[in-house]
Amino acid sequence: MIRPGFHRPDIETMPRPELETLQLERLRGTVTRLRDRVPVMADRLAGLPDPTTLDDLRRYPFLRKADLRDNYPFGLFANERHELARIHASSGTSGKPTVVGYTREDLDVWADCVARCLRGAGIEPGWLLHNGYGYGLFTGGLGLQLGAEAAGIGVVPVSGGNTDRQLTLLHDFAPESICCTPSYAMTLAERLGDSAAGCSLRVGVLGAEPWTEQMRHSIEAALGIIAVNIYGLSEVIGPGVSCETADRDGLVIMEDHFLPEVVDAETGEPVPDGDVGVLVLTSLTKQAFPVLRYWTGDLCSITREPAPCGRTHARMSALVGRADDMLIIRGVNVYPSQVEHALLSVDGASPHFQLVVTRDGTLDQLAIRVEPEADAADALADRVAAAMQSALGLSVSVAVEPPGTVPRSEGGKLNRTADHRNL
Ligand code: DLL
Repeated sequence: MIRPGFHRPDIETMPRPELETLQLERLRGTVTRLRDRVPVMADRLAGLPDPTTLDDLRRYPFLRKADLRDNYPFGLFANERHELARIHASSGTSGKPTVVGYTREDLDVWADCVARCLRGAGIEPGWLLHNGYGYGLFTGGLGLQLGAEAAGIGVVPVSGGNTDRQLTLLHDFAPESICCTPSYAMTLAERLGDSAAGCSLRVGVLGAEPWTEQMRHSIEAALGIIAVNIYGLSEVIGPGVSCETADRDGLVIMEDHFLPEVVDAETGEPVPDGDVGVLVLTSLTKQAFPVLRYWTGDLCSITREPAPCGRTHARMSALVGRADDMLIIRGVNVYPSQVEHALLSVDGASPHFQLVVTRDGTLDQLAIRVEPEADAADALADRVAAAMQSALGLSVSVAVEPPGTVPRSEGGKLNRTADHRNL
C-alpha cells in the first residue's frame, strides 16, 4: 500500500492562519525586492502601495510571457549575473527562449518543493527513481534530480528518449519509482508489452503536459503503479509548484513559496474557489527571478479545504487546458483535453490520437486520427464521430489508423495537435 509521506510536515500541515501570515510577510518581501532591484518592475509598481493584506495583491498588474520576451535574457532578474547559480530556459513557440535564473538559495527552495512532491507521492528514501525527464535547459530532469537528492532518493538520470536503453535500465536496475511525461509513460508501457505488469515500479510522478483520468487508469493498470500528477512551469520555478499525493485528490500547491490566484480569463477578476479560471502565481521566496502575478495561461480550479492526509495548503485540479491551446473551429471552442475525454469513453478506441486542423477556403475542418484497440476497428470511426458530435457539438472527420502510426512521445512532451491553418 502506497501512502503519502512528508518531507516538511511542520510546513505542509501548517494551520492556514499561520500560513497566511507567512505568505503576507513574504509577499511584502517580494514586492520590496522587485522595487529595489528590477527597474522594469519598479516602474510598473510606482505609485502602488505595499500590500497590507493578501487581497492587496489584486492591485498589481499581471506579468505575462511577453514581458519575459521583451526583457530577454536577464532584464527581469533581481540578481547580478555573477550571483546566479543556474539558468534554465524553455523553448518559445517563436524566436527566443524564455530564460529563468536561480541563486543558490533558489535551488535549495526548488529542491525542497520537489522533495515534498516525491515524498507525498509515497516514494521512500532509499528507493531508486528512474528520471526520464529531459536533462538540460528544460527544468524537468534537473528539477526532479535536485528534489530526489534532497529527499534521500537515489536517481537514475536517464533523461528522455532512447527508449531501448530505458527499457534495459528499468529491467536491470529495478527502480521502485519513475518520473517522465505521461505520454512517455504510455510509450514505455506499450514497448514493455506483457512484461510491463511484472516490472519493479510502484510509483510514477508524471507531468509537464496535460493528461486525463482515463490516461492515468491505463498507465496505472499497465505498469502496476500509482501515478500522481506533478505540475510546474519554468517561469515560476520548474516542476514542484504543485503535486498530487498518493491519495490523488488534487495537486497540493507549495503555498509557502507560491501564492495562487484563479482569475477569469477575460476580466482578470478572481473567481470563487471551485470555479475554473486562469492560474496566476506569485513567487514568495524567489531571489533571482521573483514573479508577481504571473499569468500562467493554465486553466484549473482550486480548493483551500484541508486534504485527508493533513496537508493544509491549497490544492488545484488537474489542468483542464490552456487558455491558448484552445482551437476555434467554425466558432466552437475546442480543447484537446475535451477530445481526449470524449475519445476515451468510446468503446474500442485506444488513447492514442492526433488532432489535425485544416482550412478549406474559409471553413476550418477538424479531423481526428485514432487507433483501434486490438480487434475493435469495426465502426470505430462512426462511434468516435458520434462521441465528438455530442461532446463538442461539432462534426469532425475521423481517420482510423493502423495501430502504432499515430505519433507517440519519444521522451518529452507530446503535441497532439497539428494545425495546418497558418493563422
Ligand atoms: O513543464 C515543468 C515540469 C517539468 C512540470 C516536469 C512537471 C514535470 P515548462 O516547460 O515551462 O515547465 O512548461 C510549463 O507545461 O504552463 C503547463 O501548461 C504545462 N504543464 C506542466 N505540468 C503540467 C501538468 C515544465 N501536470 C507548462 N498537467 C505549464 C498539465 C502541465 N500541463
